[in-house]
Amino acid sequence: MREERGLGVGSKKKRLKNMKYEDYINLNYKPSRKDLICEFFLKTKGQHDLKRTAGGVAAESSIGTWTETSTLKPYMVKLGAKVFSFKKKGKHGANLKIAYPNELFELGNVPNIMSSIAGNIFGMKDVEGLRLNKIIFPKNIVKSFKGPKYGIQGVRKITKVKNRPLVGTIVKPKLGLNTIDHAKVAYDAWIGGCDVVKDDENLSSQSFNKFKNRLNATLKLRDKAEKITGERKMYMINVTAETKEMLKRAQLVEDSGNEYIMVDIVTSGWSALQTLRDANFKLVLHAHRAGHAAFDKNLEHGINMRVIAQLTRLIGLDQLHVGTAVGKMFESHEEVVDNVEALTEPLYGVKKVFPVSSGGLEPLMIPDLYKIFGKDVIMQFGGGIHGHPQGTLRGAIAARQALDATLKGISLKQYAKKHKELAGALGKWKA
Ligand code: CAP
Ligand code: MG
Repeated sequence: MREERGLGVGSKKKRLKNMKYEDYINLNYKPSRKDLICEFFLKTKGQHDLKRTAGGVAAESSIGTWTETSTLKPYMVKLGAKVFSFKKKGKHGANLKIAYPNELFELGNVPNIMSSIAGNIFGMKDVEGLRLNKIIFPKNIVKSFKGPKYGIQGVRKITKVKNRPLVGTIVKPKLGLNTIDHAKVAYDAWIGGCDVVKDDENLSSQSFNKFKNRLNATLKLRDKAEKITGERKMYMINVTAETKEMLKRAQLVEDSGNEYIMVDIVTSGWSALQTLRDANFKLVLHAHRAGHAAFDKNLEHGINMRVIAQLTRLIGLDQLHVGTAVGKMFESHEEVVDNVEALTEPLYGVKKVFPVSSGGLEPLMIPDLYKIFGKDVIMQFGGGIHGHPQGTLRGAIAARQALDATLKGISLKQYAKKHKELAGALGKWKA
């Protein structure tokens, strides 16, 4: 009988002889608080047994492989991962929950965790589709990471924006502007009302706009913009590079007295992010997720954005792009809310990450964005500010006007009667 040989019951002799994929299923298992739990969707090819493959996912990520091995020792059996929930979905699919014993993981090591739970299993022949949707981390693993240094509250303190969404822009066009023009675009956006201005994800230190020159030129105009507006203005400069170079750039930014850097988290990789966070710079870390959709766009395969958000929070970045539900990117309202939840739900005292909404946004979308996110969001408009008919400065003014109207509960159409920049945006983007 299966119950006699699987994980948990039966004589050691029998267990060791019979550790097949099926034996990693134990629907009677009650997960312990120390287990790390993963929720997967699994789909098999027609001819393959779904339950057996589910067991294979647990086996291959813990102590099993495709055949019985003579090297499996009795003391290891307790380290087997267990499929403890199996709910069929469609003809060849199922939602699974798998419990992984705590001891399978090295503390403070995201690459190690991901190599286990989201590694080889994606490539198994029997797996038609496998999607890691969510991780529930036990306390000791959560506590082995730094978590955000600043988080939502820290960012509000630094920016002095207490009670409203932050408004930001990405300097556009994303590549090609020379350093002086880049800095001028940032300046116009700040003067018009942007709190934060960021580089685009693929701007690093190209020959037409070198990192150090850009940092100096942009901060000079940032200081001027702060003087003129009396508001705090933030520059999120992109330090993305090979890890050692990235650390050098972050150091330059800290030395310059700037408060922020941004980094492309997917292309840089978990290890580089841990190194960056562990360096403990006095810098808010803004996480851009370029490339995430290669992992999360297919609903039946890959890694859910929620998981990327969870890991980003564990490691300790302070702000993360989470989608818009209304702009140019694909994520649904439900997915965006899920991402926000991962950044802000209670997590053993770990600080909340500031959600960033970006991608094809323009000022007329602000009422919808406010409904989705509330006040704890950084709204970023690239084309939606620089594409304003009267240019960047007026584009930024229009964005702030649209936010003011929304916070006052006035319709944009009504507000635009006395606010000509918003009227310009309405003229351009009204459906
Ligand atoms: C937006 C953007 C951001 C995307 C990233 C771009 O520009 O600068 O990188 O928001 O997507 O390059 O597309 P626009 P996500 O405002 O002009 O669209 O936030 O979904 O990760
Ligand atoms: Mg961009």
